[in-house]
Amino acid sequence: MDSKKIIFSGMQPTGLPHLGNYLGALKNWVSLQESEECNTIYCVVDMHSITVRQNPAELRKRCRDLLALYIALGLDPEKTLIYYQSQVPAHAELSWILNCYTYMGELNRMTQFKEKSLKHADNINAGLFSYPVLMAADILLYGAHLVPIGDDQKQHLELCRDIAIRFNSIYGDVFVIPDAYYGKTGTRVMGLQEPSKKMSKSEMASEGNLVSLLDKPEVVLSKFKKAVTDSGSEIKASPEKPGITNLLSIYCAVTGKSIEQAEVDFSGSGYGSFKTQVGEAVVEELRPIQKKFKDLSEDKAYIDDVIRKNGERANEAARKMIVKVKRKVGFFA
Ligand code: AQP
Repeated sequence: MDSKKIIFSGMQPTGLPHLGNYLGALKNWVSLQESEECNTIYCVVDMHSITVRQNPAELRKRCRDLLALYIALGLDPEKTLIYYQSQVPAHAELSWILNCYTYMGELNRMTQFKEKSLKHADNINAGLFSYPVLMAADILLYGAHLVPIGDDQKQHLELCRDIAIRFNSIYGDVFVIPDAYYGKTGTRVMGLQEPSKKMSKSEMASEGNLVSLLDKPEVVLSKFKKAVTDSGSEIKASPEKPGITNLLSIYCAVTGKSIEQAEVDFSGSGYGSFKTQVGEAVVEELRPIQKKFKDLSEDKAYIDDVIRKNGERANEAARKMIVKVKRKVGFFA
């Protein structure tokens, strides 16, 4: 029997991933792939993305770009299952079943639903409301033990666990109860212009707030140079200094240094030089990823092949669980 831990996570193709997505999630995805003890499954969660209106042609392109970016970041489609959620009908099937084991009151408490409802007041659809149930289905379908996520997804993961525990209490040991996996730093990257709010793909309040993984080096540097700082002149992480704290944690997530070490390194530096050095560290981190992404974007046949083969593998991997769940609830399967 395979005793490896199953790791599952996904990202929405709602825009180009940013530094928050990278430091909060994607960077950890790659390191988990490298662990001998893990089987990794990472999905482009296109079904989640239509909870907000999408332009079909743009969505198709963004899905492809996101999948190529996964590979550019170091995910190896031979080792890791990388696929589109909509290629595997079992996600939707399990989601429907789990909807019937999730209470309205639970979904009503979800802060992401409240935030997104405010932002998309003209389109508060049922999919947006039951988004966490589809996320639970994604995770439970593959028997995932660990789910690498940023801090903003914590509430959804807790609901996923509650649904799984409830289902198991009725039908026996069907689902693995998953745990969240957080990196040491970068679990909540804030906007560079609004350090009180998380950096978010679909929320570009101002251009400079978000650093895209594909921003050119000069653009990255200029965004960091213009990043909002706080009063005083000391480079120290503290709740009174949200701008500096955010920049320090980005720097540490990229360089692997501890906050204490970075504070020592920057003691005596001015804000200007500090911001430039953070920007330069980010540029160096992104450089090889951007080069690989460019090469992959030019290799259409390779990406098509990954999409086809991994889609088939994902359907195969999902089959056992969906059959089991259908039988448990009394369906023919
Ligand atoms: N600012 C962030 N800091 C750290 N981690 C973050 N994540 C998102 N923003 C930050 C993590 O990225 C993963 C993928 O997220 P998603 O695409 O499923 O959707 P999201 O969490 O809603 O991300 P965005 O960027 O805010 O997208 P939109 O604007 O479309 O909703 C998740 O693991 C998340 O925790």
